[in-house]
Amino acid sequence: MAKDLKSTFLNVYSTLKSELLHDPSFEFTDESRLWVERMLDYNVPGGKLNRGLSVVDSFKLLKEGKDLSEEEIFLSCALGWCIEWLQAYFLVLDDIMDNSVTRRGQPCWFRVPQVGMVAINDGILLRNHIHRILKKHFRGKPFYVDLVDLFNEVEFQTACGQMIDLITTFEGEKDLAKYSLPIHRRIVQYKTAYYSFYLPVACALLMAGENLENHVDVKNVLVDMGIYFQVQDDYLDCFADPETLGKIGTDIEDFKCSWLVVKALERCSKEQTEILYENYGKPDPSNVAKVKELYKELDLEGVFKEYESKSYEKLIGVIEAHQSKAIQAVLKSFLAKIYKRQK
Ligand code: DMA
Ligand code: MG
Ligand code: MG
Ligand code: MG
Repeated sequence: MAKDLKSTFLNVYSTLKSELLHDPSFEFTDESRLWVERMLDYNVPGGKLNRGLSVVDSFKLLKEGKDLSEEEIFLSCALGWCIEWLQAYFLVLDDIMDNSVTRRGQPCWFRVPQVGMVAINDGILLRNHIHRILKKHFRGKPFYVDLVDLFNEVEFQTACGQMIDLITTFEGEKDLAKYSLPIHRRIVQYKTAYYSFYLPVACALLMAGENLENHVDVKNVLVDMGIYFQVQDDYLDCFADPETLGKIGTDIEDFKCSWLVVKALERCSKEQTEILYENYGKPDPSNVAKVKELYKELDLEGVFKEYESKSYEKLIGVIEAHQSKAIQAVLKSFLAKIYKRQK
């Protein structure tokens, strides 16, 4: 069943890609068509596809066992892909800004020979593709305006999150003292939670004919889930095997307001604080190693494990208090996908 869904989902990718490669608004040459095709195949389908598949899963659960029509399956997959396209767009640009090396087990797109800063325009193209897909397949739907508005709102929130993630690293010239849990929370809520968690479920709700204004409580749980997800991302950036994770962490080098550095600051002695100040945010591997050693000494792995189980219980509690069983199922299925994830 799950395998079946994934192959259906991937078939929809081929359809959408082929439509984009024959978009009548542009006179493609063989060369330009090949460029876009390679760029899409490199950046769009290679992730876990959690966000995209969640649209289809959530929509099914909202229909409470009723069989989906061919059209409903195609459209929910297409919306799932729009989120994967949005993610690809943000990641291509994020990797340039974070000076990252690998992504999904391969070099970051901008590091591929000949790509370089063309990746910036490719990011813009990926962004435009979302609205080409929406226009082609949803223009006639009663929820089209809400859908376009949703994607625009969430994109704006994500870009603002990225902005604060980046400017926090140089405001006040590398002063770790400003890093705190509320600042971390604000960054990750905007840069990750809305597009990764609220957006898939909001898409499914719109397809099910719901008014999003009636689901603020659902949004709140999903934002909390997204914050938990980004704490995992921060943890894995330092502690996961890059081979499994598919990317090499750069948060320490980049002086990021990571959950780990916030927790370290809370627990450091005076001497340890000095070590952190001396070594955090420097590109040299020996500085990075000292920070990692300190994280081990402070048992941040243990602190994270505890945070992880506490967050899970809290989220389950809130979910089980929701009046709708269908929505409970949607939220639980999403949480199950990420709890204790290794990548
Ligand atoms: C990523 O934050 C957020 C967006 C919007 C791409 P990040 O830089 O921690 O992500 P990653 O660890 O995947 O580079
Ligand atoms: Mg990054
Ligand atoms: Mg980043
Ligand atoms: Mg990260």
